[in-house]
Amino acid sequence: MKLEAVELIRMDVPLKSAFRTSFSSVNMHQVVWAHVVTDVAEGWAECGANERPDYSSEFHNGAATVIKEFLLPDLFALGNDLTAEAVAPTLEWAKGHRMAKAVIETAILDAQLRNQKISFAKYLGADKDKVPAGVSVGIMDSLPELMKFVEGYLAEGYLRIKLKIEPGWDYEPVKLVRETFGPDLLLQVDANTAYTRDDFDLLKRLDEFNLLLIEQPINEEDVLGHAKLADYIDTPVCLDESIVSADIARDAIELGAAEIINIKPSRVGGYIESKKIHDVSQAAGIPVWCGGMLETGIGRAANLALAALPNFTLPGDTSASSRYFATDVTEPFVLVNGHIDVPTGHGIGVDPIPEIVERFAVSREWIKR
Ligand code: OSB
Ligand code: MG
Repeated sequence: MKLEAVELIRMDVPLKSAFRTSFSSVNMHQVVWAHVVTDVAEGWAECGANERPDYSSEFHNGAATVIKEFLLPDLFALGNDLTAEAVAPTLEWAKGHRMAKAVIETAILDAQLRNQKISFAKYLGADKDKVPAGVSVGIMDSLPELMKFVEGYLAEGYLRIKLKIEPGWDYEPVKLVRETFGPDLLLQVDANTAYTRDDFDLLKRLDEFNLLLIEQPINEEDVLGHAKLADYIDTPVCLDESIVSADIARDAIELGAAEIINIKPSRVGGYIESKKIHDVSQAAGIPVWCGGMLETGIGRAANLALAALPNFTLPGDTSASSRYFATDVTEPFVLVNGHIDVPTGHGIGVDPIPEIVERFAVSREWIKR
């Protein structure tokens, strides 16, 4: 394959309701897509970076700059030797910028697999044709509002609830949801690093609610702190932000800091690295599940393929399109009996709807070889 051109598309996709975490509140899914053109096929992918460096150090303009100035020139220079598998080794000299690398590698992989007439699921080694869906529930202004949302998601059929927490929004909402919906509800929490080593006693109070896991309670760089917390509380500690590579995953597991791992392909540099984390975790007996970054159908499709691998034994944040969007930018993914079908088409298996891309686009820029 040979890379001919890449289009970077910035979009503002309206959310049905605000999504609040311990680090931000958003009404709009502001996102960058890469659309690659090769000599054999075109491919699409969604970048996980937010507009601001609030979830990770990456952000839209930073990702666009590193893609244009450093990543694409090296991939253009590969000439006919371009493959999706060659992208990471070619770009390894560039430190970090995993979300920028991931969107480019994924779009190239999409083009490659469309050309080879293979689905992402088959390429990655999926063994399921549908995956159980969980839903991530943001921080609310009040407990009644939270209950209204959780009740609605359960009525739709979601099989697992994840509550976003932060200091001041933790014990009470978790207690109310557990008491209202009973002991059988699959329930977990995500702090997005909002706590510190001084909060271990507070977090231990959550033990009484029999949670599936607590996700990234403290600073992502404090992996040892998570190991200490995992020793101190009964709730399994799950890492999200901390796990940026298969090497870090291996170390976090050995330290006892990661009893469960959330795999987000964008955070770790793409689907090939995600598969490595899946394999490292599986070999160590550590369950994984697929996280999300509010993806449109373009990102959601590839995540569903990954979530169909054997060691994805917990429901992911792979919700239906309608969880976030009144209008998705692809055919919407729908919930059927709490599950979502894994796409079977070639590549990611879905296509952008051009009129909707155009409606939500804020800017589009072509970079040519
Ligand atoms: O920590 O998992 C997270 C959304 C944006 C940034 C970080 C996170 C999230 C979510 C929502 O929890 C996941 C999703 O439904 O896509
Ligand atoms: Mg998380």
